[in-house]
Amino acid sequence: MTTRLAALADWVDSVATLTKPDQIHWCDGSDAENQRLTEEMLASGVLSELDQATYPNCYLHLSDPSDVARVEHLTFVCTPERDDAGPNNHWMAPADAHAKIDALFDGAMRGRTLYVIPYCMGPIDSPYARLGVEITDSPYVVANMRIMTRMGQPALERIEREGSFVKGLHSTGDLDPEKRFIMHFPDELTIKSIGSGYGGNALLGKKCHALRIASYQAREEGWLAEHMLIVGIENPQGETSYVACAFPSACGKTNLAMLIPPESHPGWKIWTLGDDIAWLHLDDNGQLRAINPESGYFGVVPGTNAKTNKNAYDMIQSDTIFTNVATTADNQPWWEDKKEGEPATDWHGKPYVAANGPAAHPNSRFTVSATKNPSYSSLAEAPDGVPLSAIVFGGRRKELAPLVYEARDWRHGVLVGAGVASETTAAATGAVGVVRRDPMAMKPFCGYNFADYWAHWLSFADRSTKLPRVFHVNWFRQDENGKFLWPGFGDNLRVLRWIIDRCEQRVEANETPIGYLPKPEDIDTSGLNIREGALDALLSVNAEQWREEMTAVGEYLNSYGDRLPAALKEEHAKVTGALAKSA
Ligand code: GTP
Ligand code: SPV
Ligand code: MN
Repeated sequence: MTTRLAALADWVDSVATLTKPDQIHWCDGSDAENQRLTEEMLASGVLSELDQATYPNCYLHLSDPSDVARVEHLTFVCTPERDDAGPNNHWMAPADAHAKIDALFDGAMRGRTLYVIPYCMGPIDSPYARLGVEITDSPYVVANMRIMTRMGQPALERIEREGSFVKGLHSTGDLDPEKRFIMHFPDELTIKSIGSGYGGNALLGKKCHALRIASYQAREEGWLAEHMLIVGIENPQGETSYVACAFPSACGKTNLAMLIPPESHPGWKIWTLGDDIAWLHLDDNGQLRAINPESGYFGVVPGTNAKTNKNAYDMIQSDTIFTNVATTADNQPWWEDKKEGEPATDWHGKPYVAANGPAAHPNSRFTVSATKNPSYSSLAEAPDGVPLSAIVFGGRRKELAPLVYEARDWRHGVLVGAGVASETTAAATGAVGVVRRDPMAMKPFCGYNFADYWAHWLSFADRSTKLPRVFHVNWFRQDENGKFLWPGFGDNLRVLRWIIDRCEQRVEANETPIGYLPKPEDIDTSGLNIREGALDALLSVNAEQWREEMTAVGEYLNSYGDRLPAALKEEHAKVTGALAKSA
């Protein structure tokens, strides 16, 4: 197999000349190809088999211990003008970046196979779908891209018809963190990544293409590429509302996207469309619609059990690649809070010793096809996507942010999104648990200057009178003993219900300086196991703390200087003014 598209053939040739692989393999995405690759990976030790009797078709990959998360400090957006990348990105001049990384690619694939992966982000027949080709020397990347994207022959055919595609070049290099770079050239529709085999650094269709490059294209073309789950909520009358939620990495998107309604909610159903990335377009009627560009889940393993997330727990019992989990004595995968079995071997492949820390890496992941999810929505394949009733921002905040509140309007909603902050997690290398600003949960993923991004978000108000309502949630408030105040997981449906009730204008709300909060009686607490007084605490606004927060938000926004949209400053002034008057 090769291609009749000269631009693609020439690019593959030039990459091969630089990287000097032993052989070139064009991926067709077939089962036979996957089987052969899996056998090769088992033979070379890239994968090992998990107990096939209990975990059929499940494999374990243990990465290099230095290569377990995204590396934001080594990730660059290389626009010709530094200011176009913005203070939110690391920047390098394109010519310097190419020179630096090409030197590392020189001969990098010696002794290896160069794989060409044509892929499609989005349903293959969707007008909103986008194409890409990843070149990699990692068979693990091929196996993951096969699950996460529509990869192979049909994608290649569409690429050949349309002629345009994002070029992603990846090599694991020698995994030396000193020689690791993830570089984006949005003007050239090009990504170059070397030195890491981990998820977001190496599966280039995901964060590199579907967020950083796509967000840049989306601004030029009038749409949005966002770090959002997409979920359908069906009520007992059979009516389904769709909601998209942006939470930072490891802050609950996968879990919310496939939640199981609590027993007190018979007749409610949840339908999953996406768990990580949403592409949003205005249709001809001014309705915002969402598609999920991915076709699989690259999900956080720890914390997944039959109680917290039964859908996820069930779907990873077969046909799953596990990365950096522990194993039991009978070779089943094991992780913290699995609530079943005991670890014998840790994620380093060494005998488990409790004193050495968690058995599974906190950012260990499963890769599994979306079609295996019991709550998979058939509309996940709809070319036009689903209409959104609400957009929900959220973060991981021990204090301050209430369980839920609603923005006054779209412009205020953009401020709420821009003001998102969250405690850092193991999804990126660096300290965990530190509050940092993460606007729209896109701090690591926006491919251009945040000031221009907020202006782009604001511009939607001029283009439609039917935009979704905007909300903010926080599942992670803690009491004075460090215990979560809200049970979360399935019980989050109670909050989604209030959000939909607001969209359908079925309930009033309490107006506060930060937005509309639920009247406590409008949150359904039937069968809810929650501490006395917890709901009141979760639904309160501490004006003193919020004044401090808005000062911090204001300082952050002002760090974007003259490019900061005036409308956002006005929204900030409105909230600050209201807080000044409040007790
Ligand atoms: P990325 O894949 O990194 O983008 O993460 P994500 O946003 O999809 O997060 P995910 O759903 O995987 O959740 C991350 C961690 O938060 C897991 O350990 C979950 O068990 C935990 N978590 C998810 N939802 C809740 C919740 O409602 N309450 C609490 N307390 N923990 C939650
Ligand atoms: C995240 O970190 O937000 C993820 C995992 O979803 S990764 O693919 O590594 O970006
Ligand atoms: Mn993510």
